[in-house]
Amino acid sequence: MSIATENAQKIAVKGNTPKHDKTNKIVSGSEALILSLIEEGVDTIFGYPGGAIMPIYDALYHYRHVLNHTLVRHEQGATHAAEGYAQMAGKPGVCFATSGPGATNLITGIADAMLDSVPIVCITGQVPEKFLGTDAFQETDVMSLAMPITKWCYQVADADEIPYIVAKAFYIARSGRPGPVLIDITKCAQFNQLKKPFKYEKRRQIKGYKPACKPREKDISKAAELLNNAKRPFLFVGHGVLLSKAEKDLLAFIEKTDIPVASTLLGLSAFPTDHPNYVGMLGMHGNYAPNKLTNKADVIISVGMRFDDRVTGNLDTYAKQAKIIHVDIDHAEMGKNVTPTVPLIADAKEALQALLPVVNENKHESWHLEFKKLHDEEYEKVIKKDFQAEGEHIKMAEVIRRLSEKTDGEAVIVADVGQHQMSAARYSKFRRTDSWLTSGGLGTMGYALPSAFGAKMGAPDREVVAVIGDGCFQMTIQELGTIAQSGLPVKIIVLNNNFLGMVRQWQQLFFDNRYSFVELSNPDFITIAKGFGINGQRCTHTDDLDASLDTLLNSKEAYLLEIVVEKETNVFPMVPSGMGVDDIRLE
Ligand SMILES: Cc1ncc(C[n+]2csc(CCOP(=O)(O)OP(=O)(O)O)c2C)c(N)n1
Repeated sequence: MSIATENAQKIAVKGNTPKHDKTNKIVSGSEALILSLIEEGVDTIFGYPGGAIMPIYDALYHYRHVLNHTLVRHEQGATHAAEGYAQMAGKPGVCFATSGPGATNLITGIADAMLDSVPIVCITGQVPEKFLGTDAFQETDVMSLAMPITKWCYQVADADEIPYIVAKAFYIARSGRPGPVLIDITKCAQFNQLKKPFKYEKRRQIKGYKPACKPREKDISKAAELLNNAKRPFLFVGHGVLLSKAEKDLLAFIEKTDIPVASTLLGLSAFPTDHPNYVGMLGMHGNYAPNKLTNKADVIISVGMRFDDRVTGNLDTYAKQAKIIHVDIDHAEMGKNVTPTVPLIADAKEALQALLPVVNENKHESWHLEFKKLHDEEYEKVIKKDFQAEGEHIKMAEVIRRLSEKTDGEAVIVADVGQHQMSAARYSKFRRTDSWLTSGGLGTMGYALPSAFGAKMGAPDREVVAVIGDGCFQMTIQELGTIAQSGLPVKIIVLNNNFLGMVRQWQQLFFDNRYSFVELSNPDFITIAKGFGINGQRCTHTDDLDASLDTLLNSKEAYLLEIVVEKETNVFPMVPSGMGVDDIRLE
């Protein structure tokens, strides 16, 4: 053991941050990585060791009291946990994986983070430099795999580059439109001593990379003019509002302008669902009124959203009558799907702050009434029925309604992908910001269990409830082991319909009832949870629903509540794939 490492061990065991002792000292590439992470304020890592990342894990051992490493059960779990952590802690999540299968197991989660703009920093070990390109044991060209699904990736073969590259990676991950980055470090670079003493400088800029710009005055005045003259203005809230922490600015803007507000799937919880101006969710399984009236609004202002195809439906018939003000930090989003009248390239917070003084105080009573009329129609034809129990069978919507009531809209809901996700999105009440996590862009089944665990680590004081389908649960079920070992009180609800429900719904509606491989014969989830050391119960009857939800929420430890729900309920409203937003169906 080197003297440097020995010192580090002493310092780390004492619980002090060892950075000052290490500055200007010669350390190994592995130790430089660990020190760089500490300099970036990292205290939490999700990972899984293996051959090509052994030196980094050895360096980590000496800093185990400074950096809290969580051993996941599959590298995909590490990426989703890092995503959940990043979104709740408000800083990049970090994952470690070995080369080859470790690195390829990260890929789904990295792609997920890319599509949903979540800042994560992935570190992979790589075979020694001299073996690169030789099909060495566990060699994968992770750079080529990561290139299209990261904001930036880099392979380090020279230990001296490590501090500089880590600083660059963190800056890129969190700046502008956030996203995943990957650093692949060869084993030699991990082992080798730096030639220069360790020094760390946080990045505040990178030449040629301009992640954010101030809104241009002329765009602000054009936008204000459109809004001030609008008779039927409509505001869309996207994930960008949460990312820029613009919730209060949005509220002030809406209270002044009285514009109706709808949210995208990822914008949920940025605006309180009980606010009188909130009209519901946009998109394929969103609410009736906001979808229909998208094609009636005269001015649409979209804040931090990207007109994803799940929101727009058929672009040929999408909001053709409206003037569109598109506020987004990412230049590349302008005109990608929808051509804006005013492209407002800016951080959501800055744009809303600049707009606030120049928009008029207004009232839009008759426009609000149009939303109300359509909402009432949706209530009669869909919502009321979603809550009516038919005999003993429990409905997903009813579970979510009661969960929201019991948590007073204050819990963090982490939803997986499918019918349960759409039920949770439609029926959760959000009274507090940062209360909704889901895989929106990639729609990754298996996201919720590890993400919920990461979210709990990022916000230990919040109640975190994962809402998962029986299909999704079995994609990352092994992370029950991580949850049990960590001792974190993550609450898990599995809505079991013995089907890949969302696919079954499509087969029923659009493939003439041909149910092709969507029925699941499930294991006993409670026995499995107990095998992992997690307590749980199964609820099969509406009469037991309240008591079982109370047990889940009152548990001081992680708890699994499996709720057997109606097998063949469909989620409505629905914009059929390829149709326009005003073709939305109520049944
Ligand atoms: C990794 C992955 N594979 C396949 C799909 C396609 N898919 C979307 S929803 C869904 C069904 C999910 O089933 P379940 O978890 O039981 O939830 P439910 O829809 O029944 O609520 C499937 C297969 C996907 N989104 N992700």
